[in-house]
Amino acid sequence: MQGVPAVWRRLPGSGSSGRLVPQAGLTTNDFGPIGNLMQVSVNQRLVELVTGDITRQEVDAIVNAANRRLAGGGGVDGAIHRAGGPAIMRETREKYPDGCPTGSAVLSGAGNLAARFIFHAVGPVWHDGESGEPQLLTTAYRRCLELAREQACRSIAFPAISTGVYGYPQPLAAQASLAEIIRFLLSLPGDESQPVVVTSSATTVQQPLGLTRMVLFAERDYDVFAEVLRGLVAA
Ligand code: AR6
Repeated sequence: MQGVPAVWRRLPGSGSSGRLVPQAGLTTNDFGPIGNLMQVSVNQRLVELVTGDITRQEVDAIVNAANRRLAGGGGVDGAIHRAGGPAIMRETREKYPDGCPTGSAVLSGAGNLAARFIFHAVGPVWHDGESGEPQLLTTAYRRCLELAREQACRSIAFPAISTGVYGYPQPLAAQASLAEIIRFLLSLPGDESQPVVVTSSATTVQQPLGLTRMVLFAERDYDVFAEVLRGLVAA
């Protein structure tokens, strides 16, 4: 597989097929991003940046960029409800009649999507950066990661919450969201049973939160996130 970090550890006795596991600590692909895939190993777990459509992700939990009323809308929210079907909205109406506060997230089933859950996260609307936006964006991501842990999700895919209709500047959103993902993963206990194994043809995620993927819709968004992630890993 392209993009496997050279710094990862090869399992003893794995032969030439090259079973690799991410190392403890924080390491990145020596070659930088290859195409639109960047992989970083954080505490033996994998953080990935890709370009793509969040509704197409084959992961345990897909994160929605929702609003406080959980009323549906455009962007990611519209795409998820369109692709997932009406069962998702039926469930959120029934379970969360009061919606979800900004800076938090609630879960539902995923309807027709290839995931077990949708986590409906409500990011802040960007005003001036002095109205608690970074903290609210951080806690929205953190709540999703906590939900993933509670539900034993091995993989989760995030869109760039708040960076569309809600107007959060991309570089600042990338900094807040990636820093929180890394902080959260570093706080998890190290896992002897290897949360992720990469072979020449597949990535197998074996443990909760083995894979956290950021799905960027546009190439320029990917470039912004990749630059910030490289900076965080180098720091
Ligand atoms: N897959 C991945 N990313 C996408 C997709 C997609 N299918 N579609 C858009 N993006 P937004 P917000 C990117 O506006 O800023 C809704 O109306 C998009 O380019 O979806 O949190 C809700 O109901 C941008 O970078 O979410 C709320 O009212 C990022 O996803 C409000 O918008 C987030 O854009 C939430 O606004």
